[in-house]
Amino acid sequence: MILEQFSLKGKRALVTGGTHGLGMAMAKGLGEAGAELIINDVFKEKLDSALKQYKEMGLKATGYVFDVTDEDTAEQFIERIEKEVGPIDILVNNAGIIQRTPMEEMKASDFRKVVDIDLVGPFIMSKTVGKRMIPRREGKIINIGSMMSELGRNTVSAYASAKGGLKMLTRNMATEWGKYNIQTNGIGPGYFATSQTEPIRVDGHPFNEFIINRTPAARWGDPSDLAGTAVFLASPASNFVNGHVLYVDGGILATIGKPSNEN
Ligand code: GCO
Repeated sequence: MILEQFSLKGKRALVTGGTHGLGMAMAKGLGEAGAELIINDVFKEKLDSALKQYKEMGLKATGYVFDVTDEDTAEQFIERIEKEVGPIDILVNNAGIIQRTPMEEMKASDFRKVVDIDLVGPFIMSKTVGKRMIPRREGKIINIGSMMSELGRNTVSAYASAKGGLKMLTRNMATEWGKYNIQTNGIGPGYFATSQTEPIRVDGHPFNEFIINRTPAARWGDPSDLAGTAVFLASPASNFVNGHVLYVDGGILATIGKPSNEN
């Protein structure tokens, strides 16, 4: 039955940074499709409050506080998670940060920090979980990209570099691990109403109007818009989809846009 192919019953999904925003919305979708959730964050308070929210949603979730940019820590925690919860079937590399600073003022140390969390973090997590998926001959890895995996924008040099790199890391992972029945794909969210976009989304901010005008769907994305795509890429329904980035962007990448006075 086709709907069974979308079921995640009996699977375990680790969503990094799944304590809020898009990560939480995707984790919720995976949980509702039957997966047991494992959530991580660097902040204990955020994790505790997220675990409470998952419980209220009626979803089974366990939480771990650790930093995805440290190889040794990641190794220790993945070992522990697989012992305490069970083998990780699905990894969603969602944790990330953004810094908006004009390139000519951007410090190399800040650039490195963004790349470390948004690109090196997914590398470390994928490597650590992936090497355990290889002998099991099964796994799903989803890297969370961005419009900035394809497009540039003022002030986001580090973020665009990391997210563009993550697209290529996705293709490389698909290339290296496809033979082990591990599918690695990306999701490229368009502009979503989250805390990350709060500063540029406030009413009256020129960027708010610009995005609504720039998006064929004529609105910001709601985090729940991502859940179905996450479930698809985490489920057997996508078993022959590998190395692909699925942009969930209300059509932004399909169009050059239009003048603001045109309907
Ligand atoms: C920005 C935004 C973006 C989004 C998103 C777009 O400053 O342009 O914050 O970077 O967060 O990743 O897909």
